[in-house]
Amino acid sequence: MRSPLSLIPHPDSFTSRLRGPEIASRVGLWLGISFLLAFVTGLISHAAQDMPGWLTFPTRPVSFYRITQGVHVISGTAAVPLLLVKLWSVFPKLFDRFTFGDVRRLALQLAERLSIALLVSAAIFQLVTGLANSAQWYPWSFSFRSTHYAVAWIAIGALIVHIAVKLPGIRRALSGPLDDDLARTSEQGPSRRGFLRTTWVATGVAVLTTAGATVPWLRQVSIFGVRSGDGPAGIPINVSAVAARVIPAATNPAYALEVRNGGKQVTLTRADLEAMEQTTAELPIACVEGWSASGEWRGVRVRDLLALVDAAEDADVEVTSLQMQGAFRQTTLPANFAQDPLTLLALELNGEGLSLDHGHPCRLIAPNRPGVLQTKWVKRMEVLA
Ligand SMILES: Nc1nc2c(c(=O)[nH]1)N[C@H]1C(S)=C(S)[C@@H](COP(=O)(O)O)O[C@H]1N2
Ligand SMILES: [Mo]
Repeated sequence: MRSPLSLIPHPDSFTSRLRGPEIASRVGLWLGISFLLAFVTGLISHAAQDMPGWLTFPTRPVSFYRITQGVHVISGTAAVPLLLVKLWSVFPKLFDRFTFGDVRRLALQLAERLSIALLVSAAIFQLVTGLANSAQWYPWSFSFRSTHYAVAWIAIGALIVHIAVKLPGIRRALSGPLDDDLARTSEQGPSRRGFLRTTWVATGVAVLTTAGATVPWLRQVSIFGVRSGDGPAGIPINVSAVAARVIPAATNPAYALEVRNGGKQVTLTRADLEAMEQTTAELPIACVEGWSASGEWRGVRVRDLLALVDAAEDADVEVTSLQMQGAFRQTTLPANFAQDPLTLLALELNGEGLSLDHGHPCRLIAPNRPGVLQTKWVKRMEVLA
């Protein structure tokens, strides 16, 4: 009887010349760049949402966050085909035999396997959760943002260790020839050059067919883009008025905005807001779920409203929605955002009165701010001490 161990393939039983360091290093280089871009833009997004005390997130350029968020989603999407090819190219190494006789070598081999297992599982976890998030599909119960953020550190740490360990081999493979013409005969199938070209094309197709969610001129080819770009006034909707259960409150004729600073308070009806000086600003909504769109907003400057209650210029402001439940019903507007001349309580979008789904009677729209913090159906603004 054959031992069950003999069912495990030997690295030598994988004969494709497409597998190996030539492909692994070149695809790995671009995979590493994709992960690095996703990591850095992810940190920016995290900072924009969860500002650490020592940092003031800037309000300019107005579309900086939109661009970093777009790069995040695009680099994550590009990483999917790259990671699949990379894993395929090194797959036989999974079956390298351990050297049980030599304890030191065995320990090294185990350490390497463990670090690779950590890297591969963290990388797959990031891509799967990121893709699911941009599809608004949350088949898990943990918090997406804090988990995706924590695993990002594991992935980048394991990646750095991996590159450091493999550096000599990577340099050798990158500076060596891609196809060794001597060994090439007609029956050997596709060349490595051709295989690489196919990989780049597949990556390009993956990006082009999804990036329309953030890049307007790609919308027509983005057949796999989760968002069509449609919605009232040409801007998609994140959470509808029905889903947020705000319709009775948002259509109540007795609606009035409250602006509060300690004991001082003013209330303003929608007509009062319309009677104030109106400002127009071209500003994007950049959703952390991977879509963005720019619109022409018109409404009252938040700083004008705050001046009515003598708010200090360095005070943060808490913005609260009519919405009774949900994580996005309340946000803090840092002082530099509150005082920015482009930060509006919008009443109109793209020349139309704000639709219920976009936040009627009024919604916050500030430059360079993640979509998730652009509170809709605003009920109250309270100056924080
Ligand atoms: N009150 C409230 N405001 C909200 C949300 C919400 O769920 N409730 N969603 C936010 C998110 S995640 C985004 S991306 C934007 C989307 O705005 P839009 O639906 O007008 O495009 O609204 C933000 N404001
Ligand atoms: Mo969002």
